[in-house]
Amino acid sequence: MAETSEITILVPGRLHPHAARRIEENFRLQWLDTADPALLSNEIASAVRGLAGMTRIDAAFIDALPNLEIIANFGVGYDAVDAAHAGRKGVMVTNTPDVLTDEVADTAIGLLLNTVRELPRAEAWLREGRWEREGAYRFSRGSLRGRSVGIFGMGRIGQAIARRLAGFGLPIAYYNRRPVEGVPYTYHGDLLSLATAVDTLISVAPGGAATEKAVNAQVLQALGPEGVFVNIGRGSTVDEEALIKALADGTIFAAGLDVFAHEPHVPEALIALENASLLPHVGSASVATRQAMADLVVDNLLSWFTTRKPITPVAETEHVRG
Ligand code: 8YV
Repeated sequence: MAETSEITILVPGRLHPHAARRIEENFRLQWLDTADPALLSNEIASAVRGLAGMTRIDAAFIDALPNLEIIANFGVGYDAVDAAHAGRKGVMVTNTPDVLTDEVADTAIGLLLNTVRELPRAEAWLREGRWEREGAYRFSRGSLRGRSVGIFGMGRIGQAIARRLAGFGLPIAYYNRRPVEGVPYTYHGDLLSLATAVDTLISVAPGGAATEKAVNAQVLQALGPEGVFVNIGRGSTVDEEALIKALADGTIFAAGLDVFAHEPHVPEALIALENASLLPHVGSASVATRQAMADLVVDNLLSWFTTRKPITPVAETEHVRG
């Protein structure tokens, strides 16, 4: 196996401690406060051959590292990395698919149930002693029964969510850039058509220019007054202001959100809404799954520097050869 201990791996910002530990064991680990070219000395800039991170990596930062070969992104979503630019420059980008699929799908189902059945509010009722003092918690206005579900983004996680919901006995349709082969659910060629056909929309779509504010006022209007919107993908895919308005004026019934436009900031207007169930981006955040993601980040670096073959390259850089 090729020797890797002399190879410098840059880590801008924070990184999962298990990933940092393993990078330290196998490479030369170089921390940087943030991914800002101004913080790089000439010496560090030319030494760096790999990068591991969970932060924004833009074209300018990639250009500032002349010997960069690979960016190992912590997370399946890599919208924060300019992968198209990396691909054009012959820099490999990897992400962490598969190892988090079931965890995120489980979270999506939990969030959907929390949203329609008000489970967090019911628990708060008990914890505040109100069950004993005031009696039973009110009947939830919503239910999962009788719903029909649309999934925006039928990738690995979308399919795992669909499989779970099929087990709940609910009809499923989806919108994706292209129909997905072997997927038995009804395909819609655009998001508006999907939102018109269903009353429960789950977004698993990736971030980036192509999906920016795709869930807009018109889509929410089409979902209708019984409509439930769940977002487990990226906050950027939703027009957050339009969503707040739709929740406040009854255009849709409720929303369950794990992701937001400007994390970790969540608008006060959203927090104030009783028909929004909110989570702090915990889709994949169990100890075991985050450890598996950390391992995949480092395994991609090791595989690249020993065999020149990454384990999980992203589509934009699949052509890049070591
Ligand atoms: C993580 C995620 O929160 O994988 C993703 O795309 O959004 C999450 O699993 C994120 O990657 C941590 O930076």
